[in-house]
Amino acid sequence: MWRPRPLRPRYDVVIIGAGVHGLASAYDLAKRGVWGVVVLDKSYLGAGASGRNTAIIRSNYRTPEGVAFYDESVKLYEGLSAELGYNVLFSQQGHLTLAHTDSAVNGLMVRAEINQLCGVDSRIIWRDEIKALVPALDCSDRPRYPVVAALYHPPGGIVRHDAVVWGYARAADRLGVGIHTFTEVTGIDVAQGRVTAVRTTQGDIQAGAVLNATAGFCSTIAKMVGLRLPITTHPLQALVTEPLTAFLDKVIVSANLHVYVSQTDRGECVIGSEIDPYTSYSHRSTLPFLESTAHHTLELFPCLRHVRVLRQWAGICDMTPDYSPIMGDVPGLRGFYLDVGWGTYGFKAGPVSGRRMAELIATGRTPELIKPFSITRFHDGRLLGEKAAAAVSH
Ligand code: PYC
Repeated sequence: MWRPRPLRPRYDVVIIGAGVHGLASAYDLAKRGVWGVVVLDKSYLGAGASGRNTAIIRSNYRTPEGVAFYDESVKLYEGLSAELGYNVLFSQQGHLTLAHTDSAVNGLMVRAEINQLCGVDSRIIWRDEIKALVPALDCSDRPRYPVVAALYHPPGGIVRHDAVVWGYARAADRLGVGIHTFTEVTGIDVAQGRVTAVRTTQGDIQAGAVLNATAGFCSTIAKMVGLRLPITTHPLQALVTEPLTAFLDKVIVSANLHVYVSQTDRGECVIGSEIDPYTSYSHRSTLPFLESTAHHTLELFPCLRHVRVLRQWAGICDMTPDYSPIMGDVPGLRGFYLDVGWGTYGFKAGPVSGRRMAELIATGRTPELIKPFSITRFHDGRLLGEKAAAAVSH
């Protein structure tokens, strides 16, 4: 898939983090003709959030800036198998965010209007239509919080996350990008206001530019250049069931129960929950997560009551105060770039952030699409509140 190459003493661009963001940025830089790109990771490829997410793709966000940005990502995902020459199994089966209270319906209505104004296919549907689309869902009055309405987003769906990571790695390797796993960054040198080198467990590297694409660990890397990010790190857990006969061909998210369920091509149900309410870098999964997630899932799908759980796991999420990412350069620190603060949204943004971060690094100009996500927004008071679009982040 990608070949071992010797670690060189100098690169034009050093990318920290071999997840979808780091690899997509490397691929797009190489495609633009930037030579001397290396991707480093302290663990194996996709060991962080890229291999631990529930692989949901959508663009039904809350702010016009967020909708435009994720919409470009959905479009890139649509062409990704052809672009990379590798089947990423993108299934645009449709995505429903359920509301169980009047206030949740109001929140979804605001999103539907903004989505439509931005040209994204997304609308409110009511119980009869929900029942027709998802026959296995309990749409009766039996549950404590019966389903009232849903935000229906037909272009949303699921993808095979490992395939996305491997496809980018293979394509980047073919363009000459160096990929060095098990190479931990231990320090970053700064001289006269610009980054000059990266220290690693495999040796030091002179660097023209450094991209921090390390998701849950981004604050620890930023600290190496004296930068304190407005980010806290929280675990996010998920589980997968034994394989079942096909019964669900939509992604179902509950805005009130904070649970989401999809069924993979292999028949397993992939189920996730909200972030854990404490900060931690731990990748350990917990029994309370299993109990509450099973409880909420059965409120939606009583038909799953005898199904066994195969496995559960945790990832860690880099949460910003406004639930929007931080992308761009850093005033006063030349050559250091941020692609962080993804919270629970990172995987779905991989292709677009790779493309736009590569454009920024290659040209020195910040693309319009990512300008609103600059770190300066916290200083200027231009926050981009996406909490309402994060059924799972609170
Ligand atoms: O934003 O769709 C989402 C999501 C699902 C799981 C984590 N994030």
